[in-house]
Amino acid sequence: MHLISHSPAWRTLETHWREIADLRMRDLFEQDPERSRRFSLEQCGIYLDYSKNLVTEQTMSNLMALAKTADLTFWGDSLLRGDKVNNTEGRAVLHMALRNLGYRDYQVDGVDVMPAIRSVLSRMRAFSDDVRSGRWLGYTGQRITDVVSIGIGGSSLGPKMVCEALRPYQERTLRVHFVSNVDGAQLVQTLQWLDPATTLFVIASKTFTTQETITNADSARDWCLEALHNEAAIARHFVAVSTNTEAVAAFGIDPHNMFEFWEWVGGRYSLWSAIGLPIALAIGMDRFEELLAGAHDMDEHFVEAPPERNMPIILALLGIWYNNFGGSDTHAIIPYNQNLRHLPAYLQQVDMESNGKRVTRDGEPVDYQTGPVIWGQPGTDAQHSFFQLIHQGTRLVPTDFILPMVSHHPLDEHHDKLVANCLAQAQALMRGRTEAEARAELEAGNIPAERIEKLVPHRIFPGNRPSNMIVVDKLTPHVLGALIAMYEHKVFVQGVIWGVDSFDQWGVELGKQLAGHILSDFRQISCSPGVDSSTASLIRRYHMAMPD
Ligand code: G6Q
Repeated sequence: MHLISHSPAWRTLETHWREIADLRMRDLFEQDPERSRRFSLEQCGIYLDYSKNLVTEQTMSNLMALAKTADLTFWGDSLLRGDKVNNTEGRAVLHMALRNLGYRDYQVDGVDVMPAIRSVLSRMRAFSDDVRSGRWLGYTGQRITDVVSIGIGGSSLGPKMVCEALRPYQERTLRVHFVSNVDGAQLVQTLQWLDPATTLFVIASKTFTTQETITNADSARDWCLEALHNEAAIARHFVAVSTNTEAVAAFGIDPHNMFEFWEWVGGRYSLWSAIGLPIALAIGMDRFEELLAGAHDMDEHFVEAPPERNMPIILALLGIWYNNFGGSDTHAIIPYNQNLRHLPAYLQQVDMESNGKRVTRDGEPVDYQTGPVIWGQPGTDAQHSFFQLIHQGTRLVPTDFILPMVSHHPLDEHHDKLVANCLAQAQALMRGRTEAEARAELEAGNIPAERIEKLVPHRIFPGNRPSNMIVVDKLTPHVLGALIAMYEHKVFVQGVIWGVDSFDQWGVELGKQLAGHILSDFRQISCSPGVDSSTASLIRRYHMAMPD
């Protein structure tokens, strides 16, 4: 395969970046009162205003040509057909089937996957209804008050983010907690306030072999048995979500209490499967299905809409514009919503684990940047920490502002202030403050001329800093589903253009293997031969720090 960077479409974009270097966004707005209408669209409850980007109609058309060169339609069709688009693992990628509430036919190796999906959804409904209504009781006959989900990475980040995002839909009678880190602090500090008789553990692991998850699950089991004194209690207090029935049974969980999913569901795309069980427990199955419906709506939009009016495609291309032609290395995600505080971390995995690759799907090294560093935290907090760099630093940081217009918690003027700040940040990034404006402002403040000259350079904002404004009415399960699916498809489109396998994650393997060797050194109080001097000395230091 030829690298996309050698295509005419790529070269056109390189030249085009140089051509538009002198454009000022504030001038573009002044020249074209229709700019915000021209560069915006509304779909699935999401309004995307991408007018504050360094783009013209020509830029968008050049970017669309790049998508065409990458054969985006072919790869989209291939995904839907259940082809093994995750070629390095030989797997189909069918998370869209998990939320397929429509007519589409999804098959893997000629087998319709929909009956199995529907059957697990109905088991999730029965179970979550039982727990939430108090029909499912703990071993001592008490109602479940706390759910602790134990999982990591793709088996945790999605459900954790969604449960927090939809907290306004949760009832106080059932609290949901997440434990992922093998650092015992997290498990101990979560369990210290809980009662084993009223706690239900959901052990979420696709493979059921992940070191962190199994270690935490073992300790949770000990905690439970220490209080309830009977192996029979495990059946009332532990359920599993996995693809590995044998390992679940070996752990001691009754396979009847296991919720299945399938190898064609990638970890970071799995919140729509039984991995979403903590979500169903937290907000109820009806709401969980609304989340699926929102994602399904976005799937239909992604599959059906022409590229020029396709939200994930537009977002993907804008990202590529700055990443590959504008020299930016990162992309900030700034939700103006406290309940979306885990969204940046969730998207870090979806984006960076998917597209943090250095060779194409054929194994050829790329000669261009692939996935950017994704980072962020909610506004307005972010304004008081790192926004300085985005406004006046030397780096270009494209930013997504995510803004629900209606609050679940209207409180005096809180929401007016939140929204005003969000709009102002995007406006300031776009407009900046010119030297003349900075000087005029200082002069109006009766500041001595000499001091003004010293201050002016510090008071200039270059502006022209791009952002997307992603607006929803209220953060409902439906709109959240659409929002997440929008980002999933954006990542897919970028992966197609960069020609990488967005669905494997070999990069997490090496560290895991080496951790295994080091752990065995700890156990033997030794150090394997051939270990580098830095690691060896750190291993010795750890031996010395071990309590006797
Ligand atoms: C996600 C990754 C990874 C995975 C975790 C947990 O796409 O594959 O984050 O989800 O390593 O794996 P298990 O679910 O198998 O425990």
